[in-house]
Amino acid sequence: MAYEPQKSDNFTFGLWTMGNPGRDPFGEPVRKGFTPVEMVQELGKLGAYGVNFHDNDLVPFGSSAAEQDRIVAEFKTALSDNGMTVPMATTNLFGHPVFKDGAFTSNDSRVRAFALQKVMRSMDLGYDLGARVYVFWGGREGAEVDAGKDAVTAIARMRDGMNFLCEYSKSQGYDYKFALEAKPNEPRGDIYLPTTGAMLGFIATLAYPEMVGVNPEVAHETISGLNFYHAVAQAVDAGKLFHVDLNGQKVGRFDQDLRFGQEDAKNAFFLVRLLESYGFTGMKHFDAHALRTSDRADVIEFAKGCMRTYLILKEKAKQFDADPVVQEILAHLNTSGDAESDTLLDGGFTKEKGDALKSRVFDVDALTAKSLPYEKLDQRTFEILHGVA
Ligand code: DIG
Ligand code: MN
Ligand code: MN
Repeated sequence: MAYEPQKSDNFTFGLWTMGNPGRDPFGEPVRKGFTPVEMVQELGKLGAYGVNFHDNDLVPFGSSAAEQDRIVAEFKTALSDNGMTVPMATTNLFGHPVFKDGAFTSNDSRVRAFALQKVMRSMDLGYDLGARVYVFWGGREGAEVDAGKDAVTAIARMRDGMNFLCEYSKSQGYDYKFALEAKPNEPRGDIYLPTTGAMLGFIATLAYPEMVGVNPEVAHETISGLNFYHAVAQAVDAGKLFHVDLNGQKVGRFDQDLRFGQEDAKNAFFLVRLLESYGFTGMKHFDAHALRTSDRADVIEFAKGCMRTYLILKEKAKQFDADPVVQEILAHLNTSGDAESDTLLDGGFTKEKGDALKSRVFDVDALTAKSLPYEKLDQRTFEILHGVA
């Protein structure tokens, strides 16, 4: 298998990914980032499905209406010429100094209102370009000095903002799906709603929870020391996996946004196996960027690597699920139990079941004695992933 990306793979990249000039907090740009049109051209050649953008990735902050029209027209032509789409859009509510103390959660109602205006305009732009998923990443929605902002009030303001924008989307007749992206910190000392799990709890408090899901990111859950595969599994269970940000990350580091699979290939493997086995039909979005050490040619290799790694892990998942050693162990692990327990657990509680269970006698020693060959299973997994099984 050549691991060549196809449009049907739904691979997408944000304009800020290949557009990244290699700047970091300790150094100026090292390369000329790819422009939106260049990205559309290059990713079109590589087999990607589309590109995503923050409003200001495409239209610089403060552009006139005429400048926006020109930029959008040029971008639409590039999309059409290269067979590319725009499945997702989002708003930059973190770059401009006006948002230095938050956007939706700012203590200044003028800033909160300005943020809503910026999102509304960006939703219009995104919808016009074809986006049907709208991501919200609250990079500045946090604090370094908790004395300055009541956290309950801050979360209530997040809810007010999301409810307002759900109403706006409905009033415009947009069939947007909103996807909330969590991150525990950076650029703020602490960011509100720091994990995908926190976002799922927050969604339940919204006026239109059916419109809102999550956009988990590998690096962000990993920064928290969490198992990304587990975080996405909870989103799948809740029917709320509306989008996913794929990249790589080492635990205990700043947000590295590395090439997908660059670190923790095993967790990436179980993530890909989950997405494929549960039939995830959303965009596989690489929210990542090449290393500062990369030149433009290596940035292309970065983009190719993200997609190629996903396809390699997709094939490894098929190999894993067909492997006789794996299947034998999983059968042993999952067919334990007995008919009485199965019947009891199927269909939930009844008074009769409760009474029967309370009086049942268990052979706890027998239950305890069951073998769990996880060492053998994990070694087999390692060997499949490293091509020696
Ligand atoms: C950071 O991980 C955020 C921003 O790049 C953007 O708002 C979002 C898009 O997926 N991810
Ligand atoms: Mn990130
Ligand atoms: Mn992201």
